[in-house]
Amino acid sequence: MKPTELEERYGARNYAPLDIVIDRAEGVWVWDIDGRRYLDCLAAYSAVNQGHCHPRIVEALIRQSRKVAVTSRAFHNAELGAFFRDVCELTGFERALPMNTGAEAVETAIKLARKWAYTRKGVPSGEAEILAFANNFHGRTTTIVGFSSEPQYREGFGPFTPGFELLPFGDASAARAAVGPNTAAVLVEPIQGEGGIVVPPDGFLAELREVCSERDALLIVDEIQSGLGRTGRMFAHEHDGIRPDVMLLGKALSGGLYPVSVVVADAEIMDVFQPGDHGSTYGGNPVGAAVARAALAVLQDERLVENSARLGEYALGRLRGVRSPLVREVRGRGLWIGIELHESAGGARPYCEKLATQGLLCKETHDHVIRFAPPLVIGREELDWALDRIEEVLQP
Ligand code: IF1
Repeated sequence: MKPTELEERYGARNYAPLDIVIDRAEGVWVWDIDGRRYLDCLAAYSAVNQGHCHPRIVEALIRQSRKVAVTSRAFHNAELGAFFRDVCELTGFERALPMNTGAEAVETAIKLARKWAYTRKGVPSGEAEILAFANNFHGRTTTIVGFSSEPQYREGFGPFTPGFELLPFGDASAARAAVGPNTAAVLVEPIQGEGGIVVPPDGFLAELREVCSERDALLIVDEIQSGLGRTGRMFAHEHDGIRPDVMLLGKALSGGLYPVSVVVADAEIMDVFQPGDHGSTYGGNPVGAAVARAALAVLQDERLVENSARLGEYALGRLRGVRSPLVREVRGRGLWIGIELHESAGGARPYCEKLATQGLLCKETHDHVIRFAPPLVIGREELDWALDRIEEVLQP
């Protein structure tokens, strides 16, 4: 049986992938099982900012896997402390809590914010509230989809966890009106990814920061997709010049080689967690720690954040210069661009399918937006190659 036939026969039907079977990948390129080459402009939803199978990160994975892999946190391991140091030095926070997936980091932050609200802010037990934003995407667990505004992510999965309220994204005055004595935290993506690469008005995050500081609520910034260079800064919240109370990282934290996520905060917040409060079998294992350290080193040594800023500005300029009746708006930051089509274009997926026939992989989001997010190692020549094809496809 062919790979797709095996998937059809044995796999759950929770995805409808484009009809491409990827067999191998390197840098910005992937090859299908028939040897056709594609430029990957999705980058596994920003998990491979460093490019596919980066040799330094692969080497770290192999080297550590030959020494010791999972030890559990019942014992220390020789890699974790250095991972904590590297993450805290990079982010400027005092403490790091390692998990595996992004959703686990989000769930950890929810537990952290609630316990901080009860033990430090004095919110009555069981009454902590967390504010999030319509059109958010923070993962697929039952608690997280419980505060999603996307019907398909919620339908059939209730009952949901109470204590969450949604605000309109980008509306700081709504946040100012909503943050109250029982608010433990405000959870926000600096740019909404799945929501369609929605960039909030300048100053929105700065106003959220101000409100949370005034009302003693935690500002939790989910940088799982927007972070680690994707928007042309190491962290997307830097565009607004703020410092969150808690930050979440995942995806490119491990360069696409191994699931690693992390929650960072200062000690006065993170230390509400006492031994035994929270944990994970694989969280903080030496392989994840070694892979993540290599992934962060590559990001910095190869100056990928600067590349994202420089080529992202160029790409945005070129795409905004495209004259096409199909295009409603081109938006984004760094190498994270959404091309929103008019509804009359009939949806973004057919354009992604057409781009695939021309050797370019990207994925629609929210029906009408072509998401453009190549690995940050992309060069000017490869970028022009991609932009030429996108401009061509956008000519009716
Ligand atoms: C899928 C979307 C992107 C995320 C942010 C947390 C998580 C994600 C900002 C959870 C994960 C992934 C999930 C994956 C596809 C992809 C996705 F389309 F689902 F929404 F990127 F936009 N915060 N996003 O973007 O991290 O638990 O997945 O490690 O579920 O299909 P995770």
